[in-house]
Amino acid sequence: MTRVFVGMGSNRGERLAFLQQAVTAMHDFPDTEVVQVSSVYDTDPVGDHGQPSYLNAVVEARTDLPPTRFLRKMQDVETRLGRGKTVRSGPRTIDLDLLYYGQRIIADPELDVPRPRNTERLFVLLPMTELDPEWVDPLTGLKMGELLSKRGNLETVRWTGRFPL
Ligand code: PH2
Ligand code: MG
Ligand code: MG
Repeated sequence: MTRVFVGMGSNRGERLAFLQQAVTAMHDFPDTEVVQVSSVYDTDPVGDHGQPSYLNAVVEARTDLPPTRFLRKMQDVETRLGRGKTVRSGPRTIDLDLLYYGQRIIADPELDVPRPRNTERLFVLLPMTELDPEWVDPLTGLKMGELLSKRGNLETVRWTGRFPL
């Protein structure tokens, strides 16, 4: 089985309920086990400052699904939870991003894993460090805890509570 990390974000509607439903849906993925879920963080939007704030968290799972099938399952959940064809990076009920699929680097426009920006974003680094500070980002060769301690405090991230709240 491969260790995978999924970033969850919601900045529209009942944000926490969407995160909870996404985790529940991941429990039903075939050949997949949800291992742990980080705390939930309330985070200022990165990129577009006119947007509502996000709730962000990260899910760790183990899976035998290949990356493309795992991604398709994630997209099914996004669709089911009402993520329509909105503006790119606009407010969304749920955004599921495949942050890490083991140590694999997949440079495919459909499936870009890991995203180069992951390690710049506090809303990824904080929950990732909480789940596994020793996890190595294969693009930089650095551990989550190291990446977190290296970066400045440019984003506002508020710890909200343990999952499920
Ligand atoms: N996701 C984005 C753009 N900006 N900002 C925060 N705080 N959290 C996100 O998940 C996020 C974002 C595009 O997916
Ligand atoms: Mg995203
Ligand atoms: Mg996404």
